[in-house]
Amino acid sequence: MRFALITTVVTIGTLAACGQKGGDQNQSQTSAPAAAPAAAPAGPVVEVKMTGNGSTRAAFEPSTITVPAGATVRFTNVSGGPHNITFWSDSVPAGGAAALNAGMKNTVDNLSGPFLTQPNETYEVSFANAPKGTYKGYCTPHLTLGMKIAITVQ
Ligand SMILES: [Cu+2]
Repeated sequence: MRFALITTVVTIGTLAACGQKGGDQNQSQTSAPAAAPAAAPAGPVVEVKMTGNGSTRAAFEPSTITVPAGATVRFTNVSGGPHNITFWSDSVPAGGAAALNAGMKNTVDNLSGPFLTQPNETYEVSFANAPKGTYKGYCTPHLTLGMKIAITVQ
């Protein structure tokens, strides 16, 4: 028991030291603000399922949604993946692309989110600062199967 306590103290001390060092390095390498700890989205969260049978059927469920301003849409890979969410850049309202670029992490292409391969893997798109209007998107692997979604920001 005593050994476990000592180990814990040493570990915390080491982590603190590493954190400081990392902070110094980040300052010299990038001007980006320090990454916020992985936190829950600030605004309301709207859930969308990504479904399919892996061959002939794939869909966003629901495929038409209306969300309040500042909402986050959380996509979950339910079945028939890999799935992703890509927005047609010419479909979004003026200023929408910039807002989406800020609200989409780990994009693989312009306004194109990463492929979700694991069961129940999620991907969140923040519509913080996104202008009102309709954002049309699709799943890159399943566009030919008609896997499309229209998200209207109120
Ligand atoms: Cu898909």
